[in-house]
Amino acid sequence: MMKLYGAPGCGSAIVEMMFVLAGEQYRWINVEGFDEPGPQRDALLELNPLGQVPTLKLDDGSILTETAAIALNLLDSHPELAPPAGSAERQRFHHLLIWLVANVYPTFTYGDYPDRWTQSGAEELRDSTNRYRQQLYLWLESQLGHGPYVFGDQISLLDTYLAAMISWRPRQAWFEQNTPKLYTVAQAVRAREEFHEILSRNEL
Ligand SMILES: N[C@@H](CCC(=O)N[C@@H](CS)C(=O)NCC(=O)O)C(=O)O
Repeated sequence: MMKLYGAPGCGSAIVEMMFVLAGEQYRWINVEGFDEPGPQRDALLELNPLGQVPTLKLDDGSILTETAAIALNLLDSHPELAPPAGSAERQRFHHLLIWLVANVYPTFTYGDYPDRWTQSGAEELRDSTNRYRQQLYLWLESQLGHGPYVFGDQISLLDTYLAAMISWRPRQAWFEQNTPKLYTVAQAVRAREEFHEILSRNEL
């Protein structure tokens, strides 16, 4: 069975939701504390030199990291979890998926671990990346339609990101007020019973 290395509240929860949608079995391995020196971190670094979660060990023993790579891999066997290949909507799916992980996700990396980049400006880096993320989310809001999901009636792997991310900075009340479409999509995903255990275990 695939092993998913994760920690409560982290992006591993996004992959858990993807697996549930796909009906894939996995074993969740809690590596809480992975971002502090210690045995959890040492073990994770053996698998993923970035020391990040999610880190996935596939059945053949190979390692796959990066939520977007995991999503695209899943689509090979579960094409129904994105708009049809070759369609204009599929192109948008690729765009928004990569846009999220390439632009939004790093703002958390800089804000959560500012000391890697600055010795004296940690607070400024955290504040500026927080502000930048809000601009990014406002753009994403402008891309959304009437819902209930990002691509209309059919849930896709992209929706799982929104379900987790609205619990992260700038938190749900900001989304509700400033990005009502994004908030509504995320709530529709979160309301799905199949995700309740994951969201509650991850305190999301
Ligand atoms: N681009 C990666 C980002 C993963 C990521 O940043 N995960 C966070 C937890 S939510 C993490 O492991 N942070 C620790 C670090 O960056 O050192 C992905 O999409 O999987």
